[in-house]
Amino acid sequence: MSKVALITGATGQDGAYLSEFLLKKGYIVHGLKRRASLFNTDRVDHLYQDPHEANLKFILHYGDMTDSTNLIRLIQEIQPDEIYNLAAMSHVAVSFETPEYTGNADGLGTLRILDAVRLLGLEKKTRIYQASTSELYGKVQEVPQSETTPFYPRSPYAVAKMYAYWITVNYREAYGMYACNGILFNHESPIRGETFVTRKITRAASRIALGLQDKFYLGNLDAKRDWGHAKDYVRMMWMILQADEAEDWVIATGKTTTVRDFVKMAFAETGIELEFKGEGVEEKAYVKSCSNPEYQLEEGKELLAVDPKYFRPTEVDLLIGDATKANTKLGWTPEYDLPALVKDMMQSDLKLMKKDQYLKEGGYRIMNYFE
Ligand code: NDP
Ligand code: GDR
Repeated sequence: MSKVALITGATGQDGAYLSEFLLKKGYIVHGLKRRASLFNTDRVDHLYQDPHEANLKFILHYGDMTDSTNLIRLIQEIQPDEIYNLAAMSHVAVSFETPEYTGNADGLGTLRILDAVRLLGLEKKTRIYQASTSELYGKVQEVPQSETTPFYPRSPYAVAKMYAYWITVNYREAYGMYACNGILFNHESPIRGETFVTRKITRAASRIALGLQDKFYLGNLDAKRDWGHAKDYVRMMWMILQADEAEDWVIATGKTTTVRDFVKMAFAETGIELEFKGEGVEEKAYVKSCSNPEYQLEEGKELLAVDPKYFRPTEVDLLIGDATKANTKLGWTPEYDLPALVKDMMQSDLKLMKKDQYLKEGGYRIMNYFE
């Protein structure tokens, strides 16, 4: 008998990789998708099956983390062996603009899942993975950060995720449910959302190298993050739910890098060496050299400036995780290091942006609906 999984946030970065991973393991995968006015299933379109086919393995359902009745009905119908609760308003900066909605979807949404499982009497059948985050650590209390480091959240997103973390622990202790937090540090990939800093950088570096864009803007270049590859991290989500006991786990690479150095690494993939000058909001990056004859960028050209609009009201300065527990108890180690991650993202974005370049060279441009 195939195991049955429900993934909330199946259309997101992690949801897409996890769906693929579980399907390869022989699971039947049900995913939650939101109704939107445009198609929003790009990341999982390659897994799509015609609903008229027999023996469907990948099934998407409309739903929302703010709708209890929807979640209860779906969990009752699906009777999942495992739930991966990945759905969230996941952008830290945006959470300052939509704090109440973020609390509802990310905080109370988690309660809705846990309580649906309890109400339906599935406490002993259904294992639950909660997508917790290194943002819980917020203001630096300890370096590196492990399962025992105190939390100090610094955004409405992190505060909502802190509620989700503790309600997961509480339901485990109160009702004997198998519910776990994966405290995951930043993880990226070629399908990372375009407004997170790594993807914003790899897209811009690709477009600039190909002559599609002149320059771009970022916020805090000094922030340090522990960046891993989403593929390694979804594997660990599954491992967490296969463990004998329900526990909470830190998942990280143990290395930290500034946003500035990530920018340098991304441009280096195109043969462009950058020089940073100035400080704070005056800091800018210029072309120092360009070793790739394909890209015609003159020395000294300004490619990057700081725009304070990307600063956050409260920032998380330094994240670096200690995943010793996951490593020793579950045998998890990441396959990708940061250079391999940057290469993967840059190769993918260069390929993607070349399509735009061909269109531009052919005299085409992307039309809008009103032309
Ligand atoms: P994404 O932003 O790529 O995906 C989020 C998913 O949640 C999308 O499928 C989105 O749908 C869905 N979603 C958002 N709001 C709702 C809602 N109200 N109801 C139903 N679905 C909703 O995030 P990631 O894949 O990167 O992250 C997955 C989870 O892990 C998130 O909970 C995130 O907070 C957490 N996390 C992520 C880390 C990272 O570095 N990536 C690190 C630590 C934790 P739609 O596609 O329609 O927008
Ligand atoms: P983060 O990721 O906030 O760590 O949350 P993000 O990539 O948005 O920011 C990382 C750091 O880069 C700085 N930064 C910028 N960030 C963005 N988005 N855009 C910019 O222009 C920019 N310039 C500098 C930020 O200030 C920050 O310090 C991610 C999300 O996936 C969360 O859901 C997840 O919980 C955490 O990672 C772990």
